[in-house]
Amino acid sequence: MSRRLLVTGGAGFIGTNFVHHWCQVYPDDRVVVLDALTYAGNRLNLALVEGRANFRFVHGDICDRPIIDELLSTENIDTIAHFAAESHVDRSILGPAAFVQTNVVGTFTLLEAFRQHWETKAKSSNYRFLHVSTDEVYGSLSPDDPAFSETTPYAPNSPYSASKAGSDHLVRAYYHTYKLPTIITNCSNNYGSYQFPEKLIPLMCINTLIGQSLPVYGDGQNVRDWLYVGDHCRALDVVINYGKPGETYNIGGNNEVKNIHLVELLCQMMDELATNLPVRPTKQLITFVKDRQGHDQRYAINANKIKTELGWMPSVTITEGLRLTVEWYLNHRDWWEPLLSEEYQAYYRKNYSVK
Ligand code: NAD
Ligand code: TDX
Repeated sequence: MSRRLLVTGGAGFIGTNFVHHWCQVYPDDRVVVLDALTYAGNRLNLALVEGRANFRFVHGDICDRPIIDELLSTENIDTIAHFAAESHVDRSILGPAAFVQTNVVGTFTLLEAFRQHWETKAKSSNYRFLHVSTDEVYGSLSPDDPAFSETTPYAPNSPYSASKAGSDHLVRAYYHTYKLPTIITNCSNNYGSYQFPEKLIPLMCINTLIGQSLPVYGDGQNVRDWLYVGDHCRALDVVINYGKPGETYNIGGNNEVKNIHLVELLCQMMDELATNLPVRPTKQLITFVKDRQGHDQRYAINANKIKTELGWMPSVTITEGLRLTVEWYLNHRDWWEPLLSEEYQAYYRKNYSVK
């Protein structure tokens, strides 16, 4: 079946990778990106697909109901892949309001518009609303706790994860109440190309390249599960095509790593792959800084359901994926240098001076 997709947040990190994936695998599908181009969105990310006849970029906000209504009907959209969000935990601590607005109100606006649109199409069973969410809604694990499964109770700890949890609940309710064919995915930490510099891995790559300190929060013992973004996009593809409406699928990389070990591994790779480093060995740039407020200790994902029901598994190991990522940041200075803007510097000073 060919699809007509609306991809919200398609100019951000995962959205960009997903659009590239979809246009390559399904060249006959219509792909419409709706993105507000906040600090995290970059239209240039989509340059590879912008010229295609069946691709369209629309600059707009998911809270703007008339724009969404117009797009759903004129483009005859049957599938929404919803990535648009405020996504950085540290920014949610400094300013939570935008997180409630985009993540909760924006998701609600999309759901209402899609419900109305779907009802005018005789509630077609081919329609899908994929809500891309996070493992952070489940809260924090102790070292010996079992990994998060789809039935782990929600216990979000940051304004970011609380706003994502709120949006997940709305999506769930729209299936149960209206039978709108929604699916939720909860995924662990992604990494790869086009990730905004504020997140751990790009921040460490870029700071080593400009000779700036590598700020590790607290004692560096916090654990994250890392998934290469290309594997995440393949999982979302499988969920859109074969996932069951009303279900949740956890997506993870089976790659639990302590932050300090990850940063040390990145330093080793940088030393090996980069020429002209301002400081070498880069490990000497590592600096322990004041911890993130309410810092979750550990995330881990049990991804058995998507493996057994839909046959998806991660394929890229952490060493392969980190190498690809380090090489991408080394080769794309022209992409990240302009992102170190005055706004970014102001955020950086504010975030790292209070730590
Ligand atoms: P990102 O911050 O890189 O990109 C977000 C995109 O959404 C940007 O292009 C931005 O311009 C756009 N956007 C923000 N507010 C908008 C609005 N009101 N209307 C329209 N567009 C808006 O985020 P990401 O890391 O690519 O994450 C994408 C989704 O995946 C998010 O929903 C996030 O919660 C989820 N997720 C991310 C990760 C991760 O590790 N990055 C892991 C699990 C889940
Ligand atoms: O400078 C830093 N130093 C540091 O020690 C930064 C930016 C992060 N960290 C730590 C905090 C976390 O334990 O590294 C870990 C990863 O941090 P982030 O990259 O900010 O990711 P995290 O907070 O784990 O959230 C991410 O994964 C889940 C994404 O940003 C979310 O969008 C996603 O939902």
